[in-house]
Amino acid sequence: MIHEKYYEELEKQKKITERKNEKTDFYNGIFDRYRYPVLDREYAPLTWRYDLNKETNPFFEERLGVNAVMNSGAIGLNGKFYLVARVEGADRKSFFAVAESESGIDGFHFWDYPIELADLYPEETNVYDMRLTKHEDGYIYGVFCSESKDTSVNDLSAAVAAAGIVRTKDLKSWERLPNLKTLRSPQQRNVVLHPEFVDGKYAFYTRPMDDFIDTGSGGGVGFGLCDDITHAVIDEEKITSMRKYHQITEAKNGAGAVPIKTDLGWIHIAHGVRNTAAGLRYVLYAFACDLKDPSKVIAEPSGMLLGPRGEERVGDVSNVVFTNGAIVRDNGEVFLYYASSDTRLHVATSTIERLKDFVFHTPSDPGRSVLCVRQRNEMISKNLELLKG
Ligand code: M1P
Repeated sequence: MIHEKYYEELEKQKKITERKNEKTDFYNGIFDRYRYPVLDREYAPLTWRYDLNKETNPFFEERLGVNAVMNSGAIGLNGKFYLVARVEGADRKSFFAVAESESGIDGFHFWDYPIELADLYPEETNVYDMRLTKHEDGYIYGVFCSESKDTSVNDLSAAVAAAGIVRTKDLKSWERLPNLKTLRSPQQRNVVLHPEFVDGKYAFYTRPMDDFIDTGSGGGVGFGLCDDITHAVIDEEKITSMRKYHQITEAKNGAGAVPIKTDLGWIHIAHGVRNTAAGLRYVLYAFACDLKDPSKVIAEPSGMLLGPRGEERVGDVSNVVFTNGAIVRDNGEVFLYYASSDTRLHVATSTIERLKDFVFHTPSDPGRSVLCVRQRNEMISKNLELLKG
């Protein structure tokens, strides 16, 4: 017998999941922000959290809670918007689940069951942050972080991050492939598969790291090629977007959404991390790579594209925005999905034209205060001349 409380909770949930989203009055000319998250823990179906049966759950207690819904891979298929969300259980383990929407800004609802990955690695403890790439070989690939305990050191929280790979044609059946091996980097996170072959090979954006948290000698976002994705091995990793002293990427950075192809170059929306007295701060930034040589950065606008603002600043890991998915429509609209503070998922909308303008016409960071103020004063003086008429 179904517990009557189920129907009450379902009505409460529908008020959140069925509400219309709306643009806020935030303005920067580059993208629009929206009032409500597109997904958070409230969107997790009650069937995932409660035993609905009154006999076995007389108090209608939440049995398997959900703590957060965040960093989501994104893909457009047949005119619809699909997210492969990172859902974090109350037990701290994350898993993947598909949510779909007609509009891309509201109405996201999860499919009945989360994704069950093939259990290839018994030591794998956690999986998260899947990037979805529609590859020219005909598959949709999901590349994600596969995390295991580091048993080589006597530290309970020491972990090893590797890049897991799955592929699908319909987001329903998933074939798991062996994890990516990077011969020169002991750890990998934030790995993204490039959508096209480069020199006839699969191309990955990587993030070489010496350690689970600290990238150590890892100089930034890497790029490497592999012959066979069913046994993916990368030997050499070149650094593309570099970490730089006193810039938004100083502590670390990582590829985010699958690069967006434009006539001027591949646009990346990545994350940059700096250290502060209050801990790490994560923001999104953009850069572009050459169409023919996607390892070569050709435009690097200064500073952040999007930072945590207002309530976005607060959550499980505060002062964080993070993206691993964007959807580009045929009409050039861009839907950028970003999570705030490892707690909830938002959308920001833009267009290819606006992003191109941002990436290719925003001046780059001159690197020192004296030069930054000179850069700003040049613009101010032109503006004041213009205003004088
Ligand atoms: O907690 C913030 C983010 O931390 C990690 O990013 P990075 O690998 O760059 O440190 C990721 O684990 C990500 O999931 C998380 O949002």
